[in-house]
Amino acid sequence: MNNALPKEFLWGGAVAAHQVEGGWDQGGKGLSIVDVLTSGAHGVERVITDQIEEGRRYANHEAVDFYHRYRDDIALFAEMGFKCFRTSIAWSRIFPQGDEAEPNEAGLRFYDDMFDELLRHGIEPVITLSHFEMPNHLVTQYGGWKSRTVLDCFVRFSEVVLRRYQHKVKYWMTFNEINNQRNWKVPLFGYCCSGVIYNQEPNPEECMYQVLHHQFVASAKVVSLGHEINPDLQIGCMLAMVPLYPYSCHPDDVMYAEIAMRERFLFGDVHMRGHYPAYIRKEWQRKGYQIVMEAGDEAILRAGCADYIGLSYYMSNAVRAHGAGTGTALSGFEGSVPNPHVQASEWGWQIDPVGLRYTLNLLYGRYEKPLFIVENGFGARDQKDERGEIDDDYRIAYLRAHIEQMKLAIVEDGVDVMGYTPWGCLDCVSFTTGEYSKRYGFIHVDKNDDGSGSFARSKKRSFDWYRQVIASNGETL
Ligand code: BGP
Repeated sequence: MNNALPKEFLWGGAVAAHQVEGGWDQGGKGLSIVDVLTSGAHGVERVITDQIEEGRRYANHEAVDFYHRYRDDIALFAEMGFKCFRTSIAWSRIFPQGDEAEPNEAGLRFYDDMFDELLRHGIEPVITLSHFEMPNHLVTQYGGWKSRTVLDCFVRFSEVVLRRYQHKVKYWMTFNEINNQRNWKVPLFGYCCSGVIYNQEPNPEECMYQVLHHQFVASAKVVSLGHEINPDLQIGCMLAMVPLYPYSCHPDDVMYAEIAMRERFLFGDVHMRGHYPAYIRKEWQRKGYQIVMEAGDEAILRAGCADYIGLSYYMSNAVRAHGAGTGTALSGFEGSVPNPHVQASEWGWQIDPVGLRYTLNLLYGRYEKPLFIVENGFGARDQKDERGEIDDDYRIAYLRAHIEQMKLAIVEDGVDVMGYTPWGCLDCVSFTTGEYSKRYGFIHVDKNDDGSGSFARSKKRSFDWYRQVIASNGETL
């Protein structure tokens, strides 16, 4: 049996613009919704009324200063042997308000320079068009993705960057973890995906489906447009994959889990098959939802199927049909209960490497399209030892176990996996907590929740470990 991964396997790391860049008001950048998010899951309610008060600190304003330090960071990625690097483009750098006639040249130039720097080191950029942010003006003026105007603005933004970078960037994704919106009861998820605070809407769920329709159409339009601009471009969707296991073999639990998984499959189904599946049409009918669609929308969806599925995988959950709580806010879904067979991180994320192999098989079996693991990783409060070093064996153990399962999926099961980019390869601002202290990196950044720190970079123990993993194409773990 051939145990080797494909030679062209894309090893790398992942971040997102607003979690690393900083420089929130530089180079002509406009205000993004994340620039006025106070912090984490509980700050969302305040967004609309808050002004940026003088002296107030928002972690994203500086993030880890990648905007100024990307050359040094990319040199470190190159030292680890990265073949690719996943980040996103901040929409508000390119269209500061979102609806201008002309893009901001300084913003375009920043990404030109950053991509050139990556390519100089032989690192392929992998770019998400929308990673939990949008120009704030599109929210205050149009109500975010509820509005069809925002769909048009997004397609225009996408067209500008696809054209501009078509010879520098081959791999694209449209919306990061688009299915997180289905979890709209956690306001942060809904808001960052759409600019809508769903629980302030008269019918939050119906509104969420309307928003999603706009995003599905936008995604399909962008896929078609990208292929027109340059047929070599590969444009994927991106799903947050938390597989839901039946808590027991009771048929009710099994059926409950099957139905609960539609919260993920709906997104794969529309992106990869190009139409709404029967179960969602039935749900809308049953609930009396009227999703407004324009005449050409179905044809747009059919024509714009994504080329691959990008996915994040951090954990699995178990669900029980009867007598279950609603789980914890961030790692739990309705009906979810702790799985007694796995352990959880400090934040309740249930660690399950086998779940990655299971997930890859689920997706490949259903769609038979390439998969790209664009996020996986272990968030922890790293501590420096007496020598000032970070011995993050726990992170190595997590990543090693997941890579082993990924290899089984590829080598034993024949799943087509394009690459693997662990999340937060460079320490960055946590999405769910809005803090620095939940860290994922191979590279430590000296910056703390109280604002102290010099932004200095240093290598953790996992840095050399990952370098070896890449050098051996996954043989030395
Ligand atoms: C995913 C997001 C990322 C990222 C990651 C880790 O949901 O796509 O933006 O932050 O989760 O989450 P956190 O930073 O909250 O630990």
